[in-house]
Amino acid sequence: MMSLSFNERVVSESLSPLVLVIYIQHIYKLSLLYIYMAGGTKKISAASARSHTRKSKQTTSLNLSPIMIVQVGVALLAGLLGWAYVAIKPPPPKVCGTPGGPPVTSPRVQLSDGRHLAYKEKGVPKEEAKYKIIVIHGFDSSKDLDLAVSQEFIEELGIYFLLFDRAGYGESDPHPKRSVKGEALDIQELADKLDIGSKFYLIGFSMGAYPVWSCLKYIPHRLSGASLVVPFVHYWWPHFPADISKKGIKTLPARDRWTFRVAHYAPWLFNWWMTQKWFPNLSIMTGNMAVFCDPDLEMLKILSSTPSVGQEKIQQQGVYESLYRDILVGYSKWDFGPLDIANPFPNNEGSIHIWQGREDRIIPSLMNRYIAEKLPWIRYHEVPDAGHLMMFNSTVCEPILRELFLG
Ligand SMILES: *[C@@H]1O[C@H](CO)[C@@H](O)[C@H](O)[C@H]1NC(C)=O
Ligand SMILES: CC(=O)N[C@H]1CO[C@H](CO)[C@@H](O)[C@@H]1O
Repeated sequence: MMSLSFNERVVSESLSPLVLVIYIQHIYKLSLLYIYMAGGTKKISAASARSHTRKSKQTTSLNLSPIMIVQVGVALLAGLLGWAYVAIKPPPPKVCGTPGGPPVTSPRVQLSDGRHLAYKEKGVPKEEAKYKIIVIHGFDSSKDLDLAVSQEFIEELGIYFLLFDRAGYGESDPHPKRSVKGEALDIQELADKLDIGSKFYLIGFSMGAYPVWSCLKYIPHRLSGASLVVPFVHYWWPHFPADISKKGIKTLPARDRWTFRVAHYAPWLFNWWMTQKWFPNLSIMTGNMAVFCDPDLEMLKILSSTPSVGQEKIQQQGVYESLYRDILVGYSKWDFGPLDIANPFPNNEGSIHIWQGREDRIIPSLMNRYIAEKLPWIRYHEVPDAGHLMMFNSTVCEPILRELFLG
């Protein structure tokens, strides 16, 4: 995280756009002058070539070339830097509720740092609920995600769902200082602002699993239990064996491997990486169907035939502050790894679950299996014939909740 904010500060503060434009204009004028002078010199040397010897012509051009080459080189370099600056610099977000930004249509809470988080309540009213659970959406998703649970099931168990847009998504304010730890603090503040009690359950889908790890690390005393469903894995987690991570990342298509490497090692370059047209980048954003197993393809068919609510709002404040920053935070340098986390329920007052689709090609199962082996207090469930999209299947999703609350 340190490197991310540091790099961004260097790019955005040391090269303010105005200074850069003036600088480029200056260099451009200088280079025009040199090109003009060079043209003039050629004319002179051509003229002198007619009346003088060959030797004198060579001398004239040799006298000017080295300086000229250096100066034009500097001009080109400045031009290149200018181009790189524009390519690297993320565009500013269109913040909800500001002039020119999208409207605020959902209820929101204001956090202590002034940011807003948009939320959505579902299920039975919180005053009557037996189980209160905060739902953490994944990559390119939002509080409007469709929970694959029936109304009967919700009423039978008495579940209150609190869904929210993670920072930068949907109608929640962008958070340029977003971090792994910040995700847990956002969740805690949201819970307190809505008064859902001193303890609550958590369920995180896919990319929404890293906020769950963060809560397990920073606010374990607030949890009644948690489920990590088709959970995100990090290939550079601290205290995680490098050979397992290496095996894990090798299962991904090369374009995804490189995307995560850029996010981890060169976050300042990520905006360029995700917008350039030379190298293929993230599979799920560029329609590479190879990352979907057969059960996922089947689920995609079903999902595409049913209209999904709120889809258009997910990236409305800008793809950088929503999607790209999510990847940057997820693959940033963490202060801890999952193997460092202590059992939050030493007396069995609650349970932590990992649910992995055996056919999942987006999340390598071998890494989640390894975590579960090392942390015996995690209950690991591998669902056969299921892929990454199994969370949209009610036959799978209802048992996941039942296990969390009653198991
Ligand atoms: C949902 O899950 C069940 C149980 O794993 C499976 O039999 C069924 O095919 C799945 N449905 C879809 C559409 O994937
Ligand atoms: C070469 C390539 O596939 N580049 C893609 C990188 O990702 C962005 C955003 O999804 C696409 O617009 C580019 O085409």
